[in-house]
Amino acid sequence: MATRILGERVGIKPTISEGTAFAPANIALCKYWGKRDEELNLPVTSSLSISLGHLGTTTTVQPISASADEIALNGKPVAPNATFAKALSAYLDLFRPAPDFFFRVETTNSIPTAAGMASSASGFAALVLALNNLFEWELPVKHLSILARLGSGSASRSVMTGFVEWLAGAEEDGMDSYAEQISGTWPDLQLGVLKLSEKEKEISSRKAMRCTRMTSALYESWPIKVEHDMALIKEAIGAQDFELLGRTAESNALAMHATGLAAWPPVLFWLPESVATMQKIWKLRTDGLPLYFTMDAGPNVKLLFRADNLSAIQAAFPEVEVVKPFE
Ligand code: 2P0
Repeated sequence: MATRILGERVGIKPTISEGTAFAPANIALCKYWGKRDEELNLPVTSSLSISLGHLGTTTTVQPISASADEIALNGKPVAPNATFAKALSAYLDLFRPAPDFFFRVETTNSIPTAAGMASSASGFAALVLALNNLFEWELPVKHLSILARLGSGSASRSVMTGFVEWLAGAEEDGMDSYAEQISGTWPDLQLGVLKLSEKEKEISSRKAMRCTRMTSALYESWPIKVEHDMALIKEAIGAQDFELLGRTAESNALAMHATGLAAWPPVLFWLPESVATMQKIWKLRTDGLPLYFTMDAGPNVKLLFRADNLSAIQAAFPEVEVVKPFE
């Protein structure tokens, strides 16, 4: 599929010694949940996210004379048989000018590790942008998004900043499934990350999506929910309507988790602490604090609030990690 975009350039070696790039992490307000093609990471529906400003991944790629790729994460070498290294090398196979062409990849996350946020989105996006620099492809952002998607679906949304929509597309080859920036910023919109568990996920989002799509009777309602929520979120962004944004994002996340509950075997990412946190948020909201949440394929809770409520949020959740996407 990379050759579809790169054509003959895929066989051409770089003439410069390295390429470096940064890509932001992102959090979906309308979720990507379910694939129509697992190999190409083509989604059943469109999704919409917010990029996390300077929080993300910086990656440098260099050609090396060696018999395998050399990969370092946050300054430490990663063993070639580690899952992370294997996933990266398999992805790099798409771009090797020759089978014996190997890369050194140095990748550094500025996402606080304590925040427990996924870095595969910013990781694959930064890698594609770094390869684009190394090989001097000068690809349009649409093509960069398609290439990032081949690494991880949500990475398609991390090649740009601000609010981003990943268009589901309909083509079998995925050439119409890429992300686009939605115009507009929202300077006083803030996020808070509550890391509730150190434990590894029991089920990957990839497996959870598959199981839900194949077995959950509720899954057929998901595309209808997304279509509805997508329109509301765009309306909220256009009007800077925080309440509309918050309640739509929260409802979308809960609906995503609900489809998993109706799957077999059941998919449940929540811990007792997740439920207690949701109930605490609902109580605070009933008491007058404009606070909403979203959750991804894990037990942690991400808060959505406005800058003028920051001190109230910090008082209620002293452990919160605050993210300012538009600063
Ligand atoms: C999202 N998630 O929209 C949704 C919400 C998790 C829940 O994108 O299999 O790591 O690599 O395409 O992108 C996480 O899934 O999955 C994700 P793959 P990815 O952010």
